[in-house]
Formats: sequence, structure tokens, C-alpha cells
Amino acid sequence: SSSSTSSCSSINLSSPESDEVFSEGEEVSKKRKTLRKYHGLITRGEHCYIRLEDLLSGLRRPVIMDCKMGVRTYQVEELTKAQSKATLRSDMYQKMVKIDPSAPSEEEHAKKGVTKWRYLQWRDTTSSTSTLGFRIEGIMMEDGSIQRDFRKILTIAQVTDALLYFTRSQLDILVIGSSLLFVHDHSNKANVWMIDFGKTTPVPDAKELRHNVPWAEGSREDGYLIGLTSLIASLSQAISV
Ligand code: 4IP
Ligand code: MN
Repeated sequence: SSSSTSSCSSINLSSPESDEVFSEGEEVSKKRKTLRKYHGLITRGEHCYIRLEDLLSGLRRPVIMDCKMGVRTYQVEELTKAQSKATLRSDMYQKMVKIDPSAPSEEEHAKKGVTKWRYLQWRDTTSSTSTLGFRIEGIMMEDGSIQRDFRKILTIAQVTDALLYFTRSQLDILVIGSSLLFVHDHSNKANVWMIDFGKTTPVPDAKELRHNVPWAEGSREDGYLIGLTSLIASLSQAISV
């Protein structure tokens, strides 16, 4: 596990596996950015952990859907970096080629690398993010299997199909909210959570964001409400099929 003293990991509080400790990589960063009740710090051995409410407590074999909100998923710093000292990411190049071998330019193919901004922007424009203001990142079914095969979902009709798949057409449990994480189980318990604020920063000046307009360089807009509107439209379509 990572042993930096400044890093804290999270421990789930109310699940049956409440001793489950997340102390590594991805898992930690994902859990830390999730907004849920904070129950203070605890120390186990030489490690320090934060205790967080378990969003899945009380649900049995839940089905989970993660929707990434907004019209872009990269921070403006990524764009600035890409324009100045561009670090090439071979892992992102590989991910790109795996989804679409014809996506990289000749130059990118030759260098076997793309900038982070280029990759994230390509993901945004080849999914529903740029046009609808949100995309489905993944769905976990009740058996724990994870489906991430939503990368090329572009149109509202395709999103609606995926939403129906998520609810397995139990339309009474369709819930709508300002959210990223949708959860339900077979007993018809359902919840929506706004999560993952890792890339959310305060607006420096007294500027107010509208959230319902497309992004332009320097505008800081995220298009969150565009995504929410599309999501609601798609849910309405799902209900009416
Ligand atoms: C991921 O790409 C996501 O965009 C991550 O964003 C991003 O993490 C990763 O960048 C990038 O590789 P795929 O989902 O297509 O695999 P998020 O955490 O919002 O899901 P960060 O948060 O770091 O930008 P790297 O640089 O962590 O690899
Ligand atoms: Mn992240």
C-alpha cells in the first residue's frame, strides 16, 4: 500500500464489510472524491484513514450506474499543457487505438503517444458528452460484473437503450436527479448521488457560472445543466417506450 504519511485512505462505515480498507491507487482516489458523510480520521497501525458513509448500505446486490456530467471532462490546464510542453501519453494512445485504430493522426501513430487533453477531448467528442452534456461511464450489475461498453454511445436513443438496460425495464424505479451515481436493488430501493468532485475548483473571481451554455475557452462553463436536461429527456423517452 502507499505509505506517504500525508495520504489518507477511506474505510466504509456501515457496510457488513466495514473493515474493508481502501488503501491503493484508483480505488482510493475514487472513494475520496465521493461526497458522503464524513466520520473523521482513524489510525490503523501506521496508516491514517478517513471514514466515509457507505452509499450502498441497506441495498442488497445493488445495480450501479455512473454518469459523467458536463460537456467536457478535461480541465483547462490540460489544454494549456498540451499547447506548451506537451507530454505524450503512450497509455492513452493505446486506449485510443483499442477503441478506434483510425483515431490517432499519422503523427500520433508515429510517436505512439497523445496528450492527455487530446485523449480526453476525443473521448468527449466520440461519446455523448459534447453533444448531450453527459455520458454513461459504466454500469455494475447485481452479480458484480462491470459493463464499460458505453464508450461510443452518442445519440439520445442509444442512451435511452442503456438506461433501460440499467433499470432492466423496471420503470417504477427510474429516478431522476442532479447526479452521477444511480443505484438501485431488487427491492426497489433507489438512490442518486452527486459524486466525484476531484476536478471541481472554486471560480476565482465573483463570476457566476450558468451551467446551461456550451463551453468556450476561458468561460469555465461545465454544461452540467445541459447534461441534466438531456438525461431527463432520455429518462422521459425511456418511460414512454
Ligand atoms: C481516464 O480515461 C479518465 O478520463 C479519468 O478521469 C482520468 O483521470 C484518467 O487520466 C483517464 O485516463 P478513461 O476513463 O477513458 O480510461 P476520471 O477520474 O474523471 O474518471 P484524472 O482524474 O487523473 O484526470 P489519468 O491521467 O489519471 O490516466
Ligand atoms: Mn479522476
